[in-house]
Amino acid sequence: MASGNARYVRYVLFAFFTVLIFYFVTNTKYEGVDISKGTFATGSNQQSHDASKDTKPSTQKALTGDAKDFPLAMTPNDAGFNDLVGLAPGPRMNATFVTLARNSDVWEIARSIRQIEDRFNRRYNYDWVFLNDNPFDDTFKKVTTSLVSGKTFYGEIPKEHWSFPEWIDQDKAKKVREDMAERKIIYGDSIPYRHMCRFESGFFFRQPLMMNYEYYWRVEPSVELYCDIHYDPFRLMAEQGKKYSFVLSLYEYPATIPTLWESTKKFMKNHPEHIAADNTMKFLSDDGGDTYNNCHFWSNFEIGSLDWLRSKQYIDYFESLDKDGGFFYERWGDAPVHSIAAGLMLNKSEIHFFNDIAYWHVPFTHCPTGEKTRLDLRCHCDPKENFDWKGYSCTSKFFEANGMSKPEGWENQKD
Ligand SMILES: Nc1nc2c(ncn2[C@@H]2O[C@H](COP(=O)(O)OP(=O)(O)O)[C@@H](O)[C@H]2O)c(=O)[nH]1
Ligand SMILES: [Mg+2]
Repeated sequence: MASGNARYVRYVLFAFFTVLIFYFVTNTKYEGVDISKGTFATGSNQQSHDASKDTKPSTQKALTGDAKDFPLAMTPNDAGFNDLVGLAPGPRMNATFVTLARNSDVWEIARSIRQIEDRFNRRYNYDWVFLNDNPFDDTFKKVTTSLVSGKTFYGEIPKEHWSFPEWIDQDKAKKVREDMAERKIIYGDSIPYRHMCRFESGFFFRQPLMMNYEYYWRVEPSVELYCDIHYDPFRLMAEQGKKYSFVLSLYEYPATIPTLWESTKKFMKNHPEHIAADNTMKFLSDDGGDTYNNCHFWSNFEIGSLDWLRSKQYIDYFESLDKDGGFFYERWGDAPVHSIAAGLMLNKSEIHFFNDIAYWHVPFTHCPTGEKTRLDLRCHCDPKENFDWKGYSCTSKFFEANGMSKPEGWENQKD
């Protein structure tokens, strides 16, 4: 009887534990591990995420040391150049990465972030702002937040920054798109591409999430970084008084900007006070400003000053172009717009060429000229791919306009 009872109790206990295990298996949700300190806003009020409430180092303020104690290590002979492990000592700038993207770009931007983090930001932990004309979905936010070592912020672009201004004649704009489609002009028939170009020209730097920062580094989906970045490029910008920078330059398709230079000349006449005394007109024009030679900095990579883009001179230029309607009556890109603005309204000393940031965006590569540089920076790009000194690049023109001598070995990369 007793053994019968014990067996009965064992059956009951066995059944109880089976039910308990079943309950745990079916009710436990894997939440994932948040490996970054990143935060992200959820729901529809993304734009209202208040970055100013987050603890973020401000410009020139020491995070782990003062600038004077940690001078930028630019060459292997400088102290700290090869300290690539752990958090970089020294101050942080008031700067952020910024990416315009759609939810469908998530895996392409994930690749770009991974490269930027591995080659640079894992040691600096700068923030990253993502902007979109639609709300970002949870997958986009989860994946990007897990990859970025700094804080992440997600903003929805207001309609008025991503639509036709009221003065645009819709019929005229439609005819242009149809005509460009027939002539097979790249993105010639696209409305969203035009909104994108206008947004990058005139609005990204004044989104609420961007207002707290002084410098930005633009990153697009599916780009590559080929070398280690041994110093903080934001600090170089701040300490050397740079306002705009590039790694690749080339000629724009003339069919996308037939009247951009006429509009620019009108602006120069109306606002001579905005033109810099020591400008880089020689990069933009081969005849002293009469015609545009189509040279521009490739704006899918940019490190620049937000304060400059928010300045009266830049905004006056953008508004003058916007009124002329060429974002829709032609297909003006943000690259020639930024480049012409920088070339005319900044002094030569304010534009920087980052030879040491090796970069690829389909279909062009910037691979640093000079074997020693590539070995010092642990680059994995093929120097033969370097576009800088090839016929369709404008980087030679930039060097000539600035009286700079080209790096040793450039002749071997001409074609
Ligand atoms: N949110 C959003 N982003 C876009 C749209 N079109 C382009 N972009 C982004 O704008 C940038 C430039 O677009 P991309 O397709 O790379 O143009 P390309 O580099 O000139 O060929 C990239 O960061 C894209 O993710 C769009 O319709 N919506
Ligand atoms: Mg792109």
